[in-house]
Amino acid sequence: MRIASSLALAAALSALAGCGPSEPASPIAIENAEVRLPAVSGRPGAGYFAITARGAKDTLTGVTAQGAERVELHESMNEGGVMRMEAIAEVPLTPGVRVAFEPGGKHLMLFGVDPALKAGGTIPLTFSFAGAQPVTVQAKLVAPGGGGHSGH
Ligand SMILES: [Cu+2]
Repeated sequence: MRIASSLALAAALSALAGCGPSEPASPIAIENAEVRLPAVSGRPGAGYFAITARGAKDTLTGVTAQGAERVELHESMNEGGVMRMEAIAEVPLTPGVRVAFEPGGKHLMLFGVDPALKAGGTIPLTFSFAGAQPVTVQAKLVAPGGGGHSGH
């Protein structure tokens, strides 16, 4: 009886250890991160990416950028033909459902962007979550958009 239960315990422990041979993968996947530089220095830049919670349900609670004073989560919306945008406090993440931050929809706004940052370089973005540990990715810096949509 005692031997059987300690064998069961040993098996359970080795199963746990078997989960991650090295660094466990982040439960959050962030792809295609890019930051569009402001057309005019002093104006905000815009950030885009796609995010997926792999395992548990989670919530994106904020983003910071090394090289920008402040980053806000925004959502553009069409109200009776007029595009406007507003800040959103957080973004719920459903396991396996990819959420795209893209022009015309959700996006990041980066305020106080370091004028030394140039297209072709990268900027580290750190994403914070209600559950998961923060995730940092290198976002590609791209030239300001040529269109008349003031960068987002
Ligand atoms: Cu915005």
